[in-house]
Amino acid sequence: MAQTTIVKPRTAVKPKVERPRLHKVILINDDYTPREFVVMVLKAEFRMTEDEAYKVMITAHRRGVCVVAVYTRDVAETKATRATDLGRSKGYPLMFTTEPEE
Ligand code: TYC
Repeated sequence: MAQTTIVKPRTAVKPKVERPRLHKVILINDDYTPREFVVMVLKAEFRMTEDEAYKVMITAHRRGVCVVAVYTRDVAETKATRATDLGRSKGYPLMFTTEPEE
């Protein structure tokens, strides 16, 4: 005798409530941009105090890179571009990049 398999529709889904991944803004060292200019850019674009900005600048200077801050992707990319453009407007190779947090 033929059997009918009744399949219960699966309507239950896992609720998706994950937070958006945050992205790091990373400052890259170079041999040409003056230290004071890097500090000025960090204060202007990332709302840092003189002390905070100096610590980030000197870390990038000594180690090659330093994480500046984390934001949602759009904000991180916009700030990295604006900060890099400030250097470019003065002819400096100052570079900020972004990367997603693990
Ligand atoms: N290394 C630069 C100098 O000696 C200063 C500097 C620091 C530049 C950090 C970029 O991300 C940087 N003038």
